[in-house]
Amino acid sequence: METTRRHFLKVAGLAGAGLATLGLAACATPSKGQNGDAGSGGTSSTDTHSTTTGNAGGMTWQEMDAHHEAGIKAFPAPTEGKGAQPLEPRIENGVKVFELTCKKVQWEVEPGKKVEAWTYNGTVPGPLIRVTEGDRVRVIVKNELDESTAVHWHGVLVENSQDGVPFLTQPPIRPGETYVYEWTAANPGTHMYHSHHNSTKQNGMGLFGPLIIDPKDPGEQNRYNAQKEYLMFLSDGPLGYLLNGKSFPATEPIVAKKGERVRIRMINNGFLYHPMHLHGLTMTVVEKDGYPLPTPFRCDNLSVAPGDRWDVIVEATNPGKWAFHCHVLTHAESEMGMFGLVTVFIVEE
Ligand SMILES: [Cu+2]
Repeated sequence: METTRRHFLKVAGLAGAGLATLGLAACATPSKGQNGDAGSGGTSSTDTHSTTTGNAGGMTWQEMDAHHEAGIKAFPAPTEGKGAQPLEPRIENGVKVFELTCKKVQWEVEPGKKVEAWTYNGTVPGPLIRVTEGDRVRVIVKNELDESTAVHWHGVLVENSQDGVPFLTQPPIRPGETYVYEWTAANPGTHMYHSHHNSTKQNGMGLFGPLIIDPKDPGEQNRYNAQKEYLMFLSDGPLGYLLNGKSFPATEPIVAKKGERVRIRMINNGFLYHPMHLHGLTMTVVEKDGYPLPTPFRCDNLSVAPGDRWDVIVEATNPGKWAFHCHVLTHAESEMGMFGLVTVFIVEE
């Protein structure tokens, strides 16, 4: 019935209005087909608009353009809270001691949208733990959640007892308990830590963070001659599609001057593949899971699977504002504009 009414109004519009309306209606036809909109959704007021301008996602194309523009104009949109920030250790008898508290907070994923998150130290991702190869590391984990948890040091070659898998290598950390992990940072590279208990729920809610082990040899620390370094921590699930804990336009741009080399450490702790596509520039992939590739390869679209860490070097050769986004487009753009796993690589002249 709604379809019939819309069809009638459309015909009426074509017949009774001027050239401008005719133009809009002509535009609207393919749009309507693409969106598979056959009278489902949309309110009566937008239906009226749709008679002359098409109805995609219940809005006019002008409204759609306005949403797209607003997202871009808002970028980078300020939000409360910033994840993956360096956590300073205290030194006790030569051991680097870090403290993580598992707790629930309200986390702003995009401007004005707060969701319940389960966090390490109140941020998504949790803080960055960064140590040097050979360091003795102690992490004191306090569980303020109302269920048990455990922390797995993803990619770090620890002794079995420190691996963080409840009932396999340790008892679970029950609500209110504190548990101490201690290990030596054996293998350099881009790693992470995350919950290994009720994992779908706990990882989905935000219990993950980056962990970087720098090579001990100072000559190796910047073996790729990068002037800048960025972290790109991808996640998905109940908090949405997040890049460093935020959804576009609340993500941060990557900024480089022309000629600079930027190292990007990509980590995926989501449940899905995220093929990250960089416009206008080339990624040289240098490390997988912290292991240097014998033959680095170049690409502009890198599939980052759940659990993967990829280190890439981007030489900022081409000035401009280059979209850098997941190419599963349902993770990146809708009729409301870009969202989720999107940022911009800005190359300044
Ligand atoms: Cu994706």
